[in-house]
Amino acid sequence: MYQIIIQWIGVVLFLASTGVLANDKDSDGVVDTEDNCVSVANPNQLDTDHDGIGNDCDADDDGDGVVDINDPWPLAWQYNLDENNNHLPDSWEVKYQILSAEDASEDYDNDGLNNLD
Ligand SMILES: [Ca+2]
Ligand SMILES: [Ca+2]
Ligand SMILES: [Ca+2]
Ligand SMILES: [Ca+2]
Repeated sequence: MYQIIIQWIGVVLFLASTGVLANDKDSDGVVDTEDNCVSVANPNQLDTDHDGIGNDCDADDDGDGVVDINDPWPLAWQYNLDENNNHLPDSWEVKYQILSAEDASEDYDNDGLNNLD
């Protein structure tokens, strides 16, 4: 009787060590307990903002408070607004005093040079 129990324990330990008993719902090779996105196969486990939620399950990949669908730069927390849709981040435009591509030819500080100079 003891021999059977010991053999059975041996089989369980063997299966556990091979991962056969481990749960991996999305079959991405990462067991559920360690998977940062249990329902989506994401073997690379990419988690840009390191909040423990993988990008494939994270509504806000860069954690800047702007959800991906509304974030022109979903993987860069520094940039999230582009009010004039000129593909330049607003914060960058303020920093360099360029409010649109057209504004580059203006001379806001009247130094005789355009805003890029
Ligand atoms: Ca998994
Ligand atoms: Ca996964
Ligand atoms: Ca995340
Ligand atoms: Ca975001």
